[in-house]
Amino acid sequence: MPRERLSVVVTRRLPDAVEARLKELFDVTLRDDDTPMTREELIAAVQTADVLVPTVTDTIDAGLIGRASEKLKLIANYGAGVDHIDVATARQRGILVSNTPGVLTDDTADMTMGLILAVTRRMPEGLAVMQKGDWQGWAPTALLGGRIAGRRLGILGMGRIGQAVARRAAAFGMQIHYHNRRRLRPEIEEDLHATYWDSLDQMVARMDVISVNCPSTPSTFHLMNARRLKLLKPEAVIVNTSRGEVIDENALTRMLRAGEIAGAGLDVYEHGTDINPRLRELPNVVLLPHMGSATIEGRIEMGEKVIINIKTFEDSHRPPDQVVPSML
Ligand code: 8YV
Repeated sequence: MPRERLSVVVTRRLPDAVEARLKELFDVTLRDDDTPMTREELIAAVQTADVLVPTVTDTIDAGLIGRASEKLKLIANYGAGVDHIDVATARQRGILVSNTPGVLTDDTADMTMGLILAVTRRMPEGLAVMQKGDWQGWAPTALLGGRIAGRRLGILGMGRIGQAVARRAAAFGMQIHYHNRRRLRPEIEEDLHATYWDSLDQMVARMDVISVNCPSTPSTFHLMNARRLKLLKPEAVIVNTSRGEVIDENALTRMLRAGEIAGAGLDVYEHGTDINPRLRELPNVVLLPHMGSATIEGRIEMGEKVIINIKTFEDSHRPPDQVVPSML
């Protein structure tokens, strides 16, 4: 007798190739339109599925997990960050959580470099001139930015993505510095030509560019708070392709408006789509709509990872990308 297929509920539209493969393998419920599920829809999903496939736009908190039926055994997140999932409560309820690390590292690191360049070389200002039809031709002093080669880059969070940023930035001639919960092994530091700072305050005060690449956890919440942001040099630039909660967005906005910091490149925001409106008015700020990992290749590979995690679980093994509270 063929065994019953796992019932899998996917909360958002995924690339066609991923949805097609999910349909072949599982009794899958796919989303019709590309909007996040409402709370009611999420409750219905956790009450019917064996496996839930959420994304960053779903809040899988203790309240929701409390409404899950006994059937729900795996939350196979489509994404690397799991800050929207209460992993500890899921574990207490015997529900496994997995994610999709590794496959979005390079794309996110590319976007980090894109933001560093866009801010320091004033690309959006150039684009605005062209789009308005205001360009009067080349001028020796027009739109002068700064050269990134030789500048000090301070990477906050030296995991996979931080290290990928380090490699790229070194190729652009930047000097690599980092702060991390744990210092890297000497051979990795050497390979990355990276200087470790035990004190985040001291690193922040000496950098030309800060790149936020740590996950959002209770201990990284507002790691870049008003006090620490004030330590930045006035010529410094900050970029964030990780999670908005790591920076106090209002404090950053105030400093940008006051000219106390040179610029910012943000792909993520403290309150999701509810962005501080003042940020949008600033010419030295580049804002992107959380698209750091948005490549078709990356999205398909994320889907493949989700499928491997579900299949492995179905075969009664630990999903290869299981996340446990002690990892966070
Ligand atoms: C993902 C991300 O696209 O994986 C992450 O942690 O931040 C994004 O780049 C998103 O989370 C999908 O759920």
